[in-house]
Order: sequence, then structure tokens, then C-alpha cells
Amino acid sequence: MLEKINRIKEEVALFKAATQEEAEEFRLKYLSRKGRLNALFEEFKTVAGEQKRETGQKLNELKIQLLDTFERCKAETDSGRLSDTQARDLTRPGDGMAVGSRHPISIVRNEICDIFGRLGFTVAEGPEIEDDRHVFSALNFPPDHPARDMQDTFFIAGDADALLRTHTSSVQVRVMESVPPPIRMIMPGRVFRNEAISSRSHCIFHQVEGLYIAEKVSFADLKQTLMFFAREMFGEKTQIRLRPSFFPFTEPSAEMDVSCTCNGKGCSLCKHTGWLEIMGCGMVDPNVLSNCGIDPEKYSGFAFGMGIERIALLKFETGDIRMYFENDVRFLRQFVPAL
Ligand code: 2NL
Repeated sequence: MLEKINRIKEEVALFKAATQEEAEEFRLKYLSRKGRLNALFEEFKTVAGEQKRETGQKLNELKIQLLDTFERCKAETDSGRLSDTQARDLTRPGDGMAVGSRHPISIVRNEICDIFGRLGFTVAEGPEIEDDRHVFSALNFPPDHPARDMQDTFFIAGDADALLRTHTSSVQVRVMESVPPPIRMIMPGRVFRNEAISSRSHCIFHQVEGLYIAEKVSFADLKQTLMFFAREMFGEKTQIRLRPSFFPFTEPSAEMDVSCTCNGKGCSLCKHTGWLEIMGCGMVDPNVLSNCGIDPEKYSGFAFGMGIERIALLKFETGDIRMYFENDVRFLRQFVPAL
């Protein structure tokens, strides 16, 4: 019996398992109910009295050796675990760390904030759940404006005056109510509209709006500021064009287009027009200034607003707005900055 024990001890002394399966085979062969160890314990019952002490001791040593060997094999073949020799190799290159990356919406938002920051604009934020005054009435929306409709805006059930902001202009209203001009700020944030989700629109999206209020601010200041922005964002050769438009809160109002990178040749991005619409803008309506406690006789200002998703779609040339909300890592991984 002692001889059998010693043979097994030698047999397993140098045992190594290359795979989890081999470690399991080892367990079945030696440690399972029908394995070699149990068979020896059965045989032990027949050992004569004077040999019981020594044999029992050796048998226990073997049991410990087998259990240790199995634990070692399992650990070494566990995925990601290193064998002793690998762990001791000090010249081995370090394991790479999985580093996350910024969401493309954050990349674009930060770039917009950065560009306006260089012109002295600071960033302001405000609540996503708002009231009618900050989203609509202070901004000169007439009582029957369609945006106030359930079809367009999410209202909070059970509260007569709580809704999800449809633009970040509500933050500008809060700023104008609380600090005197000059005001030079941009407001990035999430906004909500009751719209069907498609490749081009979503019920949640991100906006950056800007506001500049001081004495004698003119439309020329607006044009120059937005031209600076366009060239920083899309390249120094970028041209801009302003088309007359309408918003309840600005007068006059305009849409701004930037020249497409196809150089007027026409491509699918600009739908063969050579121009890409990127934002709305205008001079703050005097009614809005007085609604917010600012004297329109003394101060004037301009404001603008753009959708971050739209800028991201143009910048990264990705065709579907839904990708920005799905958090599919195959999409997000493509925005890891080059090292
Ligand atoms: C668009 C157009 C715009 C503004 C936003 C604004 C805010 C205040 C007063 C006046 Cl408090 N105007 N914001 C002005 C013009 C256009 O956004 O198409 N956004 C995606």
C-alpha cells in the first residue's frame, strides 16, 4: 500500500494542466468519488494494525498533495491568470488597460464650448424639468403656439406647470433674470421633444445655445462671432451664409449654413447644394429682454442655437442619429482619440 501511495506521489509531482479540461481530468482521476484517492482510503480499512499509523499519515499527505496540485492547475488555466514562470518574467510587457473613450456627443460639445470659451463665453447649465414661463412665455411664444401642444412637448403628468425643456433657452432666461449684463454665455444640455424617432430625429437630443447681451451689440457682432466659430469648427476656409428665418424669441432671425467640404461640387451630405445648415440665430427680441428684467432701450444682444447631434453627424459623417443613443461599443470605439 505504501508503495502505491509513493508511486502516485511521484506520478503527480510534476503534473501540469494546459487547459481547464486537463485540470478536470486530473480531478476525476484522483479526487472524485470513484478516483484513486478514494480507492486507497477503501484499501486503508484492510491495513493491519501496526502499519495503520504510518500508512494513514502518508495517505493524508497524498490527499493534501493531490488537492494542492488540483488547485494550482485550476488557477493556472483560469483565463487571464499567469503561470508562475510567466509571472516571474520581469521583461514581459505590461498588460494593456481597457481605457474608455468620450462619447462623440461629449467630444463635439466640449469642442463647441472650447471655441466659444476662447471668445470669453462661459458655460451655464439649468434644470431639464422646467415651467411654462422659462420655456415659452418669457421667450415670446404666443399662447396658441404649436410647441405648447401635447403633440410637441412632454408635460409631466399630475403637475399643471411642469414640462421637459424643448430647448436650452430656458437656461438663458434664468441667467438673464439673475445677473445684469454684460452676459456672454453658452448653454449646453439635453432637450426633449415629442417626436417620432427616426434616422434624422430623436425625442431626446443635445443643444448648445449662446447668448451675448451688452450695450450696442449688433448683427455684425453676431455674424463675426459665428464666422469665427464656423472656421474653428469646420476649418479656416469655411464660408458662411445667413438666410432669413423666424423664431419667436429673435428679431431679425436667420439660419446659418456653412460651405460643404465638397467645395460646391455637390455631394449627398449637402444634398448637392454645397451648403450645410448648422444653426439658428438672431437678435434677441426686445420683448424677451424686458420679460427677463433687462432694459431693451439700454441693451441689445444676439443669440444662437444648434443641435449637437447635427454637428456630430456632419463632422463624423455618420448617417443615423439613433447611433448616438444606443451606446453600441462598436460605434463608440471609433471615437477613441489616436494616441
Ligand atoms: C435652432 C435655433 C435658436 C436662440 C436659439 C435664444 C435664446 C434666448 C433669446 C433669444 Cl434666451 N434666442 N436662442 C435664438 C435663435 C435660434 O436656436 O435651430 N436651434 C437648434
